[in-house]
Order: sequence, then structure tokens, then C-alpha cells
Amino acid sequence: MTTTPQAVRRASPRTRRTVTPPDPARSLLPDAEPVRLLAENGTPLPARADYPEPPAEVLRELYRRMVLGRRFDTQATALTKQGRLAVYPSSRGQEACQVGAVLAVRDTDWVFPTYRESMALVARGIDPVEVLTLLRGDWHCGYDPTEVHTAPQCTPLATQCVHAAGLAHGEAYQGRDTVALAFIGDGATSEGDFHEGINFAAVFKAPVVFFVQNNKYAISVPLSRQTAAPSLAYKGVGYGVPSEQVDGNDPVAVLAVLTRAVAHARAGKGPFLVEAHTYRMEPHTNADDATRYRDGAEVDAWRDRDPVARLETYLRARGVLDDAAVAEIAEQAEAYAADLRTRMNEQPTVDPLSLFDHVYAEPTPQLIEQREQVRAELAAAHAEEGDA
Ligand SMILES: Cc1ncc(C[n+]2csc(CCOP(=O)(O)OP(=O)(O)O)c2C)c(N)n1
Ligand SMILES: [Mg+2]
Repeated sequence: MTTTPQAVRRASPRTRRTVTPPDPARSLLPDAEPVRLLAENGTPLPARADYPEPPAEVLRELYRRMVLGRRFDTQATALTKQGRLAVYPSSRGQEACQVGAVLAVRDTDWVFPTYRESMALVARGIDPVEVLTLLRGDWHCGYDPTEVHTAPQCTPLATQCVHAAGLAHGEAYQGRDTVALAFIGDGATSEGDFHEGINFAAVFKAPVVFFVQNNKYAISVPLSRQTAAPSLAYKGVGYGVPSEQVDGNDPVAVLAVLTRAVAHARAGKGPFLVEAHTYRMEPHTNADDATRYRDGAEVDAWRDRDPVARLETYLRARGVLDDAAVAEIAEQAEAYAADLRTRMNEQPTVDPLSLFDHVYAEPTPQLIEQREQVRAELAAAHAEEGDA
């Protein structure tokens, strides 16, 4: 073996320079400030090369679906008051997140929603009556998840994170470029399943976008009582996952940031975490009284950051929307709500025994026994009715 003079110089302790290796954590950290492309009053902010603005026709469609989504949301709340829905968790104020996120993925990608995401699901094109089936208490899920590439809405917090990681890993393993988009609440990032899901996805480079809607509350618990993290996006770095923060009431920025996060996952670079700063304008659900834990001034401040108005102002100024277009979209939204009302007023016939049908692919002995108990009770009740 020959030793070159350079090699000797490199090895010599007298001449070795201490070069600080690049900090691998730095590239994973989000910008200190949430990404924002529109000011609160709807005027455009300086363009960013890393987050190009989506095309005008996409922004028009984003606006249209946000208007429909908001109308759907108010209609659903009204249906709880009429006894047509058992419960409804509103996402009013979160329209940019709900609609922007689903517009960033393909129809063949998988979405993993929570109970808060009814608006996102209708924006994805799922029949609103099917979306509300769970909340009406008829079935655990009203749509066929495999047909619409959308998991059932999860009520147990953060369980969808492990489902998303598993599905994304399975799809990649089979050579498909499917991305999984998991919706998560701020409170749910304190759950074990969030950590297990993101860790698994990071280790296996599973194409998952973890999308945290930080709406500042977990029912009555404010964010400050939930976490000491400077930002929920910082939770990515500990798992080796890059992240970004975005103004969740800026629809253009949400779509731009999610589009890039989805592209990152689809390119095989592993998961990405996005934290959107937004606000839940309504109580946790129709059964909650939010005045007991937050004051009106806070809610009013967020009313001024309305995402629908922000996008409308911007698109009008750009000439993408005018009075006629806005009126036409409002009309579409009214027709959509009217159709939903009519169909939700039809009383569905649900076979109580169907409760057991989809719990497991193969029913367990316990389920078979419970099903038999219910069947016998129903038969006895029918017999009694017949006697009367
Ligand atoms: C594992 C689990 N623990 C507790 C609950 C009760 N629970 C339902 S919603 C909720 C708050 C969740 O807040 P967040 O994650 O911020 O989502 P948001 O409701 O604000 O969209 C809690 C604690 C639950 N559903 N699942
Ligand atoms: Mg929350």
C-alpha cells in the first residue's frame, strides 16, 4: 500500500482542521413564522419561491368548495337542533384547512379523518348524507372507505395516525405511489398513537402527511395546558421528520404548503408534518358551551381572520371572482344545503343486527354471542307487540 502525501497530511493531528458537520436537525425545523401568502385583509404578501401560488382556477375551486363547506357546516348544526343528527362537531373557521388539505391530494390518495373533518369529506366529493351517517348514529361509517379512499372518521384520538402509517407503508411496499393524509387535532398530538404513528412512518419512510389543525383547544383545554412545545410542528424533529407551520386561515398558503408536503411524501422522502394555526369558531360540538372556558373577545379577534372572506377579497382583486360568480356559488351552496335537509329528513331503516357486521372481517365468538342476544331480545319484543 502506498501512502500519498495528502493522506499523511489529513491524518496528521497537527494539521487536522475541526470542521463542524452540518446540523442534521436544522433542515427538519419549520420556519420560525407560519407560512403566509395572503395578509389578513386579503392583500397578497411577497411571493415565495419555495411555496409557489396555486393556479387561479384551482384557487377559484378552493373558494367554491369552502363556501359549500361552510354552508354544509351550518346546515349540519341546524340538523342537530331539529333532532336529525345526534351530534355535530363544527369546523367553522377551519375551512382553509379542511378544503385546502383535500385539494392537495389525488383521488387515489388516502385520507384519514377525525370526527372534525365532515367538511373535508364533503369537499372530497363524498355524499354529505353518507358523511353524516356516523353522527346520526345509524352506522359507524356511511361510505365505502375503499371506494373513496377515505378511512372512517375516528373518534378515539390519534388512532388514525397509526392507520395512516400502516396504509402508507403497505402501499409503498407494493410499489404504489399513494400518499396518506392524516388529520390530527392539537390535543391529539399529546396521545401515544400520534408518536407511534409518526415514529413508524419516519423509520419506514412511509409517505404520510401528518396535518395538525391547531385550533387552540381540545374541548375546554387550551393549548397552553396541553403542551410546552414552542410549536406543534417542532414535534417532527425528534422523529427525524421535516415540518412546516402555516397560517391555517390563509387558504392559499395552506394549499401551497400541503401541496409541497404531499410531493415530498410521494417522492419517497418519507413523512412530513404540517401545523396549521387556526381557530374553532363554534363550540367543540353542539353539546358544548364554549362560553364557560373562553371569552368573546378572543372569538371576535378570530372572526376578523375569516378564511372565506380573505380568499374572496383576494380573488375579487385579481379578477378571478366577480359579483356574478360569488352569487352563483352562493346559490349552489343553498341548493346543496336544501338537498341535504330533504334527504336527512327521511327516516332511515337500520337493521340493529347490522351493528355487528363490520366490526371484524371474521366475527369473534363474543360478537356472535352478543349478536344472538340482541336477535333474541328483538324477537321477544316483536312477539310482545304481536300479543298486545
Ligand atoms: C383516546 C381519547 N381520549 C379522549 C377522548 C375524548 N375527546 C374527544 S375530542 C377531545 C379533544 C380533542 O382535541 P383536539 O385533538 O385538539 O381536536 P379538536 O376537537 O379540537 O378538533 C377529547 C379529549 C377521545 N375521543 N379519545
Ligand atoms: Mg383542537
